[in-house]
Amino acid sequence: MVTKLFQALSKTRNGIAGAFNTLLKQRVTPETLEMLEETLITADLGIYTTSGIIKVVEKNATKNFIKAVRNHMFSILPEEIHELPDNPYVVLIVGVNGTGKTTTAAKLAHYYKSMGRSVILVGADTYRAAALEQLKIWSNRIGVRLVSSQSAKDPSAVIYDGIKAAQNDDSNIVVVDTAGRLHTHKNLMTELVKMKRTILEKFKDYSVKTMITIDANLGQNSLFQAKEFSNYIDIDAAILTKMDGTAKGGIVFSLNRDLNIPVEFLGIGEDIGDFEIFDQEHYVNSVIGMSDD
Ligand SMILES: Nc1nc2c(ncn2[C@@H]2O[C@H](COP(=O)(O)OP(=O)(O)OP(=O)(O)O)[C@@H](O)[C@H]2O)c(=O)[nH]1
Ligand SMILES: [Mg+2]
Repeated sequence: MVTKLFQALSKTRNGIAGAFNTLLKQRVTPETLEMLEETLITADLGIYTTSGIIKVVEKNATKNFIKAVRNHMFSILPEEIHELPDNPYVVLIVGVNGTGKTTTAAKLAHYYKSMGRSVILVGADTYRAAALEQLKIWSNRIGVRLVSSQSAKDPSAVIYDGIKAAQNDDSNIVVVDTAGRLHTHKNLMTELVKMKRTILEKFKDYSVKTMITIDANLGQNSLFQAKEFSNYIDIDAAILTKMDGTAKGGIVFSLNRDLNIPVEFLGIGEDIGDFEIFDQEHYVNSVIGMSDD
């Protein structure tokens, strides 16, 4: 079955599967290995993962090495961390400008709702009126209540109101869309810290899960950004967005290896349903061109 993720990763796969096929046809030589290495680096698997794969290919050079490569890739990926806790919690969606926070907040709220949870969206991007409009449209579309403020400047105050509303509604998941920020804006970074502190101090029964959206197209640069974020606030999970159409779909490997941030979801399009729980096997198979079995 051709799944959405398989389709979304077609550019990444074309490169990688193409390189493997060339190796199978032309044999494993220093030249073909170099070509494979280049392809894997271009697909953003990172140097460490790339050299690990090259070693597996060399070791299995006389036979069809694809299965061995697949098993190796599988073994170095992060654990699947997705779970839906029963206790109330707040999801803070953070990240650099334009990486897909607002879209992802809506996708996530929709997903939780589809799992039978009662959800509230909070518009804590208080800097731009347009940000709120965008979230309003999503909240109407998915039928999830939105808490926001036209006038409040302090996002922590909006979050406070949002959690109060969630308590009144018996909603156990609060999804917060925050403003885009760069790690170089110190004030904005400490504002994030304050948001988390406010929740933990004022709502003892809620836990906080901080998720960072990472635009897969930005490659290694986005890893650097995520690292800077984690200098201020603990990041519990990453959501890789815009995996559709990118040739850099190997970024999951470097994210795990270099930053130790597990990937929980993948964004694979602009629509509400273009969203998947990260699944190791499905991901690896989509990257190297095998079907799940
Ligand atoms: N193709 C594709 N586009 C996406 C995906 N996620 C978000 N987008 C698009 O990326 C653009 C930016 O998305 P937003 O959700 O507004 O990003 P943001 O991080 O909230 O942006 P700021 O609030 O300005 O920092 C929009 O055009 C989205 O439709 C995805 O998974 N795939
Ligand atoms: Mg936004």
